[in-house]
Amino acid sequence: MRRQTVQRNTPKARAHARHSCHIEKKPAPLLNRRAATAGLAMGAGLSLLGCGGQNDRVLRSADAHPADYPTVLAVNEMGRQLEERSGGRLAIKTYAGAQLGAEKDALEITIFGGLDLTRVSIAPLSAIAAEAVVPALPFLFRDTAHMRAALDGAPGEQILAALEPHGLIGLCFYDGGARSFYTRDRAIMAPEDLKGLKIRVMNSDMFVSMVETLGGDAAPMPYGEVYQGLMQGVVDGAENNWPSYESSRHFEVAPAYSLTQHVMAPEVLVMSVKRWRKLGEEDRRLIRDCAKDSVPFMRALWDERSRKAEAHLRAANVEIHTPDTEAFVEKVRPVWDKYLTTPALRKLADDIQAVGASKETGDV
Ligand code: GTR
Repeated sequence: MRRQTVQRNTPKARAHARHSCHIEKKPAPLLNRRAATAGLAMGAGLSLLGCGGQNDRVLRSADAHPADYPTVLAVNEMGRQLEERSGGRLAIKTYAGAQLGAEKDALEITIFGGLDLTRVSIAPLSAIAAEAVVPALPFLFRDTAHMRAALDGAPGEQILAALEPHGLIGLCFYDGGARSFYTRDRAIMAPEDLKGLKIRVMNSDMFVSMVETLGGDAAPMPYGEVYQGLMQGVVDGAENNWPSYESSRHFEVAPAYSLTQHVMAPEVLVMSVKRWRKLGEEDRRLIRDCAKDSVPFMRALWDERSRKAEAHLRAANVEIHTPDTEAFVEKVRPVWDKYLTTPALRKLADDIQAVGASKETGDV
């Protein structure tokens, strides 16, 4: 993550920042004419740079995270496997660190076919496919093992498949860890502590609703603007997992981290349907297989990175608070009803909850 330019935290600077940072009440809609134009321009630009044209063997992949982040390393590994197994017919080039734009832009450009692959959080995808909201629901997964089992099974396949009519082939899920709230100076021990705080969220209607239901004031904002937003007091807090909190360096400007662990929204690797349609059966199978095979590789890296990030942050100047999450679980319940609007979505959530549950209760 690129460090943001440091500006003074004065009332004047804060007022200026309010105008210069994207601070909206609602998430920006996915898919617009600007993105379509940008997609075409980016496709053309990358070809000119020799980064691949429509028939090139190299698939171009975007990621907002830095080059050493587990999601980026996993796609690199997938590319290595793809090159080897296709005998050099296919390869992947990753563009890390939001080189190709913010996640929302990369996603739109992928849908329009200007980019082949992109790795994003599942959260903003709920704007195009209702199923994508389900794995991002607060307190859905019991723990990491439950999340992995559900996403490896039929519910995960259903969510990935739901993206195809919207221009994206869902290839695989990667871990996104548990997200917790952090603020410039206040511990979040109970939902009431969010009152009066402006909390940055991802570009997702459900995330806005979640924070507002808990009592906070939600502000959707691109990831790359959050450091500056926190520093200047445009927002009071945000929420993320250990590795992102560390690599974005948000801990420097928002050092009060409260382990609410309210969401385990996974990451997803998607491919442009436009590019997919140009490939033969054999290549499609290889891409799917190599993506799936990169998942255990990513999980091992993720576990290690999460442990290291947590240890580093505990040793740094971060105050870590451990709230009782029961009150959060209760208070946020209406969000489930708001987003599980059809019997099919309700069933998907039920199916996820049922994964592995019988083992724990000894029913089977
Ligand atoms: C990270 C996630 C990113 C991005 C970011 C955010 O955990 O990996 O894809 O969604 O959170 O908060 O915007």
